[in-house]
Amino acid sequence: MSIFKSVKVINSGKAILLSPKYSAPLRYHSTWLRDNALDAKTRDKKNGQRLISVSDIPIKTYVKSACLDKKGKEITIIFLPKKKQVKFSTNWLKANAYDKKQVGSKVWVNPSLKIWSKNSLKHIPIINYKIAKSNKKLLIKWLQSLNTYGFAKITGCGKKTRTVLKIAKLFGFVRETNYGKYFDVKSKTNAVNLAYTNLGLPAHTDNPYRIPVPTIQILHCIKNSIKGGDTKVIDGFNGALQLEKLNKRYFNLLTKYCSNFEFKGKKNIHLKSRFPMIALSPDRELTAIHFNNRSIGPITDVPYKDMLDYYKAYRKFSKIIDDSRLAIKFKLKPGDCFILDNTRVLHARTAYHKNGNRWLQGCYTDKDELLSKISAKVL
Ligand code: NM2
Ligand code: OGA
Ligand code: ZN
Repeated sequence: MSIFKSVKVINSGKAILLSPKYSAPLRYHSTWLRDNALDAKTRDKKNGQRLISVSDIPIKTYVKSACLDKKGKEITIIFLPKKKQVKFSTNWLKANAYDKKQVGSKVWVNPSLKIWSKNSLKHIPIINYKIAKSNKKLLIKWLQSLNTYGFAKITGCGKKTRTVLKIAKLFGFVRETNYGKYFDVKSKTNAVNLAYTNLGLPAHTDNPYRIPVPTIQILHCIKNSIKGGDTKVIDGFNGALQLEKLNKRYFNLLTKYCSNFEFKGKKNIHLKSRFPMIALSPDRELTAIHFNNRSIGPITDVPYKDMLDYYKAYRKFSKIIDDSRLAIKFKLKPGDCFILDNTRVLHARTAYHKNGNRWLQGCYTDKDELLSKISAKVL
C-alpha cells in the first residue's frame, strides 16, 4: 500500500504539491524537479552523474501536468516549454524533501550523533581486531558507533609494529603527514613535539595547524608498563554545548573569531592555519573543535575590544573540556587501540614516569571514507 494519496500542480505550474497519507504535504519547484530528473539524458545511466548543467534548464520551466500512478509509487511529470516527460519515485521525492520550516538561529548537532559525558556513555564501542578483520557486518556496526560517539576501541591488536596502518585500512586511507605514514609516541630526547616526551597533555585535538586537519586519529598501544600515562577522551561537542548554555557571549566569541595554529618542526617545516576553536556551519550546525594549547599561535584575529572576553571564553572552554565529569579515563594495555573523530573528540594523557616502557603507535586517516563506508554499508 502506498503512503501517497495525490499530487497537484500548483502556482501556475511553478511547483507541485505531493500529499502523503500520514504527513504534511510537500512542495517541489519545477526547476528543482527538472534539475533532479533521473532520466538517461539528465543522468548517466552507468555512473549516475549529472550530464546537464543548470544553464541547460530553461529559466521558464513549468510543470504542465503531474500524475500519480495507481499504486502511488510513481509520478509522471511533463515539463514546459520542451514537453519533456520524466518519472519520479514518490519515495525518492519524500527522502529528498526540502519543504521544511525555516531553521532558526539555534545551535544544533547532526541527529545521527550522540552527545556523551563520563556518566552517560555506559558502553564504549568496542570490537576485537580479529573479528573486525573477518566479520564485515560487525565491523560496519562498530564503524557506525565510532561515528555516533566519535570514539571507539579495538582490542586484541597484538604488539606488532605497523599494525596501526592495517587498522586504518579497515575503513580508510592512511593520511601521511610531516610525522610520517605512522608515528611512534614515545619519550625521546630532543623531541620535535611535546607528545614525544613524558609530559602530561591536556585535552586537545591533533594537528589543528594542518589544512585540512586529519579528521581521524588511531593510537595503538604496544607497550605500557609505566606509572602514569593514562588516557582521557572528551566529547568536545558536549563541551561546546555546555559553554553555549553557560554563556552565549563566550560561545559566540569562540565561533566568530579564528584562532591561529602553528607548528615548527625541522628546519623545513612551518605549518600554519586559522580555525575557530568551535566551528559552526552557516546554519549553526556544530561541525568541529580545534583546540591544542601547545599549538595555538598568537591570536591576532580578535579585535582589541573583544580580546579580554575572548580569553575569558577560551579559559572557560579549556576548563570545561578538562573537567573530570566529561572525560572517560582509562589505561591502555598493550594490544589495545583507540580511534577518535579528531574534529569532535578531544584526547589527553597524564604525565608518566621518565624511565620505563611506554610506546604507542599512531596514524591519521579521514572521516569522509568512514562515512562513505557507513552509507554504502559495504566494505
Ligand atoms: N603527533 C603525535 O597535533 C599534535 O601536535 C599532537 C601529534 C606528534 C603526531 C601530536
Ligand atoms: C598524541 C597524543 C597521547 C598519549 O600522540 O597525539 O595525544 O597517550 N598522545 O601519548
Ligand atoms: Zn594527541
